[in-house]
Amino acid sequence: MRIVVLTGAGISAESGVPVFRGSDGLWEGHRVEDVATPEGFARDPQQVHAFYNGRRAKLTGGAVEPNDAHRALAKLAAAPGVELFLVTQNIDDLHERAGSGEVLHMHGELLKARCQSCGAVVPWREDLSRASVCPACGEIDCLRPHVVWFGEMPFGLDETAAAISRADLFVSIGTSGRVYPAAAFVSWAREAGVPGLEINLDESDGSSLFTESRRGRAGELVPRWVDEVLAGRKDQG
Ligand code: BJW
Repeated sequence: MRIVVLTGAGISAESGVPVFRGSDGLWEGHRVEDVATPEGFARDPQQVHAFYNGRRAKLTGGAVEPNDAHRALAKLAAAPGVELFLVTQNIDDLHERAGSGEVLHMHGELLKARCQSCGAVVPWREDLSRASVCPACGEIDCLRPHVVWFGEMPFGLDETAAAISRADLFVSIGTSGRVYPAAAFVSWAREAGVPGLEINLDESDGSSLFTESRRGRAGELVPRWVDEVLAGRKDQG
């Protein structure tokens, strides 16, 4: 069985990583134009570094751990007869820490930095600043967070489109469906005749496009859904 899973901020919410939209969301305290666009970074790199430094420190500080939803997806990927394509909008490393081997981070990774001078992408766990030195080319004032801001091209779209077109099921977990192109994946699935399942706390912008929507916490609903899939595999074989 070929399954494509798209995850968003909601899957990491129960791990203590804030979502973007909503009353306690990251965008309540920050202007998107200032911290999540290339123009904002060009205007005030220190402000953007501070925004990501804070989030990176929280991720590496020991208080944020994968939850049952991350672990259930890792279990699904390891199951015989299941081919899982896991694409996440999240920049945290919680899928990997839960044991998922192959994860496509379409909006980049918080624990990597990218050199705007030589193009190198390097692991990065410390604070970034204008004084940070690129380990690849030795330049200063050239490193940026390895993330995808508004107006930039997300990673792996061709690969994702191909995986969706040959999938038996498309599943969206913990995303508001407000940001494209991820919000269009359910339409890509529909066009290919692939059924869609949504698991989300609230109704999303794309809820009506899914074959089935389940409302609730990812930490509870994802393990339940994975058990259903694995029980179905057992019944078949
Ligand atoms: C739970 C839960 C629990 C809570 N259990 N659930 C006009 C129309 C259409 C498109 C555009 C337009 N104008 C501009 C665009 C394009 C633009 C865009 O989409 N803008 C919209 C705002 C309209 N997109 C882009 O610019 C993208 N690039 C692009 O389009 O390139 C050109 C292109 C052309 C053609 C094809 C392909 C490409 C780039 C987008 C980059 C987004 N970057 C960010 C920041 C990344 C770095 C960082 O983390 O700081 O990505 S923005 C932010 O939003 C982040 C997220 O990945 C993304 C999505 O957020 P997500 O994950 O959905 O979180 P929330 O908070 O919105 O929702 C959480 C959900 O979880 C909620 O529904 C809760 O109910 C739920 N939840 N707790 C289950 N316990």
